[in-house]
Amino acid sequence: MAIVSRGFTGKRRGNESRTPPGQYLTQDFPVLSAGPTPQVNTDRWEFSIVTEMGEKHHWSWQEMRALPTDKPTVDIHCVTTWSKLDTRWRGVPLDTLLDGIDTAATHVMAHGYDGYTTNLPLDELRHGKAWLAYEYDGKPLHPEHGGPARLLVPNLYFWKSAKWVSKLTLLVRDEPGFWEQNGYHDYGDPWQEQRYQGD
Ligand SMILES: Nc1nc2c(c(=O)[nH]1)N[C@H]1C(S)=C(S)[C@@H](COP(=O)(O)O)O[C@H]1N2
Ligand SMILES: [Mo]
Repeated sequence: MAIVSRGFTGKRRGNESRTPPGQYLTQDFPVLSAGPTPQVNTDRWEFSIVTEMGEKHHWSWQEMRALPTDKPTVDIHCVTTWSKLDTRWRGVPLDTLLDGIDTAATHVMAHGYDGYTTNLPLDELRHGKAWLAYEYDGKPLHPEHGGPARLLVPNLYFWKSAKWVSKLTLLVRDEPGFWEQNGYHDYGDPWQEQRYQGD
């Protein structure tokens, strides 16, 4: 027979159980970039989603900022083994951006203004699990952390959260991005410890 204590189930999980295997908790916010920080001006900023049929949906900075936002507080996990709990963001849910786009895609390639690419399962961008984030801790997202706007997909290792994101291309089959071509995992679930290809 199951014994359920109301007080216990109502509590936030402890830090221990919020730390995926092989990760340690950090209080600071390390910067990890493959190259220099690109200067992305919001006057010329554009975000686009291109379907497998080549249909392009795009938003200017003003158009994106006019969309309804969420303020998610989430835990983030970097494959270099740091995790950070309760990070506070503001952004547009990917559900809103994908809404009404006709696609049979299963995967996505995210592109950054720095030329970075990373592949993700499309399902991980839906159902309230991903954002186009432009504020961190109540302030405009710092350029080093991907400002003016980055992808935020906290359920996957943080290399999937493309900084300075410019475009998502919708794919009918999975293709490896930058780190994935260099041996990192195509899915990247920190709870399954999917760090490298074959994990
Ligand atoms: N465009 C772009 N996005 C990127 C990267 C990058 O080099 N370029 N690095 C990735 C990696 S490996 C990680 S761990 C996180 C780091 O984000 P942070 O610098 O805000 O901590 O961004 C990811 N997104
Ligand atoms: Mo990373």
